[in-house]
Amino acid sequence: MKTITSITLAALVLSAGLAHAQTATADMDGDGVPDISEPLLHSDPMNPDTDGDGLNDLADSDPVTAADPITAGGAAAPYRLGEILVENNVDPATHRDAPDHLEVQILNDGAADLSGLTVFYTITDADSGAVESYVYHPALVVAAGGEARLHVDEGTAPGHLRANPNSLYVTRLAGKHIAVAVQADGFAAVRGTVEKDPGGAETAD
Ligand SMILES: [Ca+2]
Ligand SMILES: [Ca+2]
Ligand SMILES: [Ca+2]
Ligand SMILES: [Ca+2]
Repeated sequence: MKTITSITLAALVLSAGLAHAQTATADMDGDGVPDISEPLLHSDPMNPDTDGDGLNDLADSDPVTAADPITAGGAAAPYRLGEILVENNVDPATHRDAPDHLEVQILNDGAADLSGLTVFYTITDADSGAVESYVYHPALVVAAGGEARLHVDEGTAPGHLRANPNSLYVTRLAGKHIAVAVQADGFAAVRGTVEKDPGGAETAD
């Protein structure tokens, strides 16, 4: 979405350091980008590799754009995507409204447990056309004949993936188009899309 040179970043870091001598060195995730500069890069101050592409935010020329890691071919997928939600989420434990977030249901119709997942999704801002893309390798097992749900949110339990607080999803009010791909090792990917209406993420509906 955005190109920032190392020289520009160095200037950012330097100017931030001059203006905020007390806090310029604070770097919670240790990626070399000060906390106060992470929002300028649209990156996550609590994640050293915001887009999950293997390059840390300082080294990454676009820290919120990951290349598509999905490989072509593979055996016919014994799994499929069910619900893809970006609004009206429900907490499965309490059955009460949960804050809006991207949630993907994976249904495993196969006879074997499913693991070794790669998840790739892109967000396109309907107004500006800006795009961000993220890769995850969740430590999630989808039981044979069962289902699991991925949540891109603040949770830490299995199946919960770190949400970027400076992402298009969180910071822009425009509508968004979200495309999701899920691939288990050795199998073909499955894909789905969802549209998010204009408006901010609500804490509950
Ligand atoms: Ca940092
Ligand atoms: Ca970071
Ligand atoms: Ca990265
Ligand atoms: Ca990147």
